Amino acid sequence: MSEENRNQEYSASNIQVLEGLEAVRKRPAMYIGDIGMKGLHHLVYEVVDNSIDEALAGHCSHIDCFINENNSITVTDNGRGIPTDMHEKEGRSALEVVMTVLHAGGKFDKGSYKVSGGLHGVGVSCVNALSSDLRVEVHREGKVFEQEYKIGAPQYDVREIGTTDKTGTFVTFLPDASIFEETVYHFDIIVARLRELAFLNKGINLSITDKRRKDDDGEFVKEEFYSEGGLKEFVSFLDETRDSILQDVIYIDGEKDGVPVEVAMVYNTSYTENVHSYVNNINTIEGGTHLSGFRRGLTRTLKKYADESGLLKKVKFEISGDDFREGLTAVISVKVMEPQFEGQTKTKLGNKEVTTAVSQSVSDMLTFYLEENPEQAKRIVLKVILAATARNAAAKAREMVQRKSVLVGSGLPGKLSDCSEKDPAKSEIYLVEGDSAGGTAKQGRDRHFQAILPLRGKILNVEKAMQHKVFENEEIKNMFKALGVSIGTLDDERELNIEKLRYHKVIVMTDADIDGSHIATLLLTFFFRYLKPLIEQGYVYIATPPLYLLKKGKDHRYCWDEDQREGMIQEMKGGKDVNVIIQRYKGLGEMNASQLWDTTLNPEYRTLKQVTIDNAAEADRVFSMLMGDEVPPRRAFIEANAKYANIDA
Ligand code: 0RA
Repeated sequence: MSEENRNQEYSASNIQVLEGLEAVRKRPAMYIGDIGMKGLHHLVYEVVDNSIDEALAGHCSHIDCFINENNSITVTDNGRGIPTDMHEKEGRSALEVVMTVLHAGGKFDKGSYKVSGGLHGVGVSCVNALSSDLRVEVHREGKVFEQEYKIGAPQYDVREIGTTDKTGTFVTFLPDASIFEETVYHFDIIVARLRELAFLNKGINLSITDKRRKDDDGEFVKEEFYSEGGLKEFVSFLDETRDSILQDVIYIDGEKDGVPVEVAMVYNTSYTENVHSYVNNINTIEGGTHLSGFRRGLTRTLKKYADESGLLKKVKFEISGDDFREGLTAVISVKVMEPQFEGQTKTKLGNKEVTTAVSQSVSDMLTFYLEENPEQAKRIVLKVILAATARNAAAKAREMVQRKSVLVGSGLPGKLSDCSEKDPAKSEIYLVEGDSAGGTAKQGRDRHFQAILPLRGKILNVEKAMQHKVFENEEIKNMFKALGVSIGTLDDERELNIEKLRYHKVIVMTDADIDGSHIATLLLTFFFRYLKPLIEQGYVYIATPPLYLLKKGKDHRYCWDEDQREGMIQEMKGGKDVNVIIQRYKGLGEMNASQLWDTTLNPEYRTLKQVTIDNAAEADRVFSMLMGDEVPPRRAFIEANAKYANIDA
C-alpha cells in the first residue's frame, strides 16, 4: 500500500470511527441500556467482560477493579495484553482499533471462544465514547504502551513509555458527566456483580477496591472473590439461610453438542422455586430455551424415577411440573457461541438447539445421582408428593377466589376506594398499612387517579407459607382482585396474567418506623415471589412519608432525614435566635389528610422509590434471609443497611 493510499484510508476509517462513537453518544441508551445508575455500572461490566474473555481463553488469572477517588474506574488484568502491532487494513495500532471501533472486540482472535460480553455486547469502544477521559496501558512483549482518549477520540498515537516483565491490560475511565444522570459509583452494586462473575467462572480471582473509603485499619475498603467450586458454591451461597433436605449440592459441569452446560441444584424445606439462569454470564431473567431444557430434564428424570420407585402408588392425582420445583434452588449456566436474545428486555435465550443439550445433560446427571444416592432420592420424591398434595388444596382455594370474584360482579374488594380513571397508565393504587392511615389517605388523595387499599396489620410471610395458604389469605386475595391480576395454568406452569393490571403505579405506603419497614418488606417479598413481573416492569414503588415537620410561626417545612432537618433548621433560623419546633412523625396516622397529600401523595412533591431487581440472585438471597428463621444474618443485614431502611433490596 502506498503512503498516500494509507493516509487516505486512514482518514476514511477515522471518519467512520468518529461517526460510530457519535452514534453511541447520541443514543447511549441503545448501547448500554440506560443513562442512570444501571448504565453507569454497565460501563464497568463491559470492561471487566473483556478481561473475563481473556481469562476464559486461559490467559488471565487476576482481574482487579478500583473505584478511584474521583469516581473514575480502573480495571486491570494479567492477560496477554491487547495487541499493539499495526493493524494492516486500518493503518493504525490494533489497540487503537479495539478502543475506538464499535464491535471490534473479538476480531483478532477468531479461533477463541468469546462467550462473555455484556448484555448488549457493545465492547470497550462504547465505554470509551461515553467517557470524558480514558487511558489504556498495555504490558506486552517486554514493553509498556499507552494511549489516552477524550470522549473516544485518541489524544495521540499509541506510544511506548517503558519496559516491563509482565503482561496485562489496564483501563481507567471517567464516565462523561454530561451523559450520565448519576456519576457516583456504588461499591455494593459492583461487589454483587463480581461475586456473581466469580461463581460463574470458577478459578478467576476478582477484586474491587474502593479508594474513596478506608476501613478501621486505615486500608481502602476491598472485597475479593474466588470460587473453586463454581455454581456448586453459588447455590450454597444462595441457600445459606435455608435448610437443605439433601446432603450436598447436585452438580454437573460438562458439554453436550458443543454447548458447555453447568448446573447446580439443591432442595430446601421452603416452598419457593429459585432458579437463576445465565447465558454467557448474562442473567437471563426471562429464561428461554436453556431454562426449558433444565425443567424438561428435571421433570422427566424425577417422574421416571418416582414411577419406578413405587413411591407414587398411593398418589391419586396428577403431579405437575411445578411440584418438582418447590423448594428447589438451582443455577444454570450455559455458554452459547451465537446467542439469540429475545423478549422485552432481551434476556430470553432463543437458540432452539440449547433445549436438548441442557435437557440431556440434566437427565444424565440426575439419573446418575438418583441411582447413586437412593436415600437422597427418596427425600426428593417425598418432597414432590408433598408439594403436589398442597397444590391440589391450593387449586381448590384459588378456584373459590375466582368464582367469588365473578359473583361480586366487578370483582373489586369492598375495602378498595377506587379511582375514577380507567386508563391503567394514568392510575395509581396505594397499599396502605392499617385502616386508620387508609382512612386518612382516602380523604387526602386525588380520587380522580389515586386508589387506596388499606391492609390490615401483619401481612403473611410468603417466604414461609405454603402456596395454598398464600392464596387463601384475605389481604392477598384483595390485592390480586384490586390489581386485576389473575393466575392460570398453562403448559404445566403457573402463569400470571397481568394484562388486566388496573394500575401502572402500585405504591406501598407504611409507617416510617421499624414495624412499618417490616410490613413493607413483607409486602415486597410477596411481590417478589408472586408478582415479579410487576417489579420487573417497573410498576412497584415505595412511598416516602416525611420524618419531621419543622414549624416557625406559619412557616411549615417537612424533612425526610436528619441531615435535611439540621440544614433546614439553620436556614429557618437565618442566624437569629428564633425557636423552631420539631415534630417527629412516628406514623402515617399522625398526619392529617392535607399533610399526607402535600408530602406523600401529591405527585408534584412526593418522592417515590421505584423497586427494581438489579441483581436477581442477590435479591433472592436478601429476601430469604430477611424473611427466614435465622436471626443473626437478618440483624447484620438490617444494621448494615439501616440508612436505606431495607427497601433498596
Ligand atoms: C485479542 C488478542 C489478544 C489479546 C486480547 C484480545 C485481549 C483483550 C483484552 C481486553 C481486556 N483485557 C484483554 N486482554 C487481552 C492477544 C493475542 C495474542 O497475544 O496472541
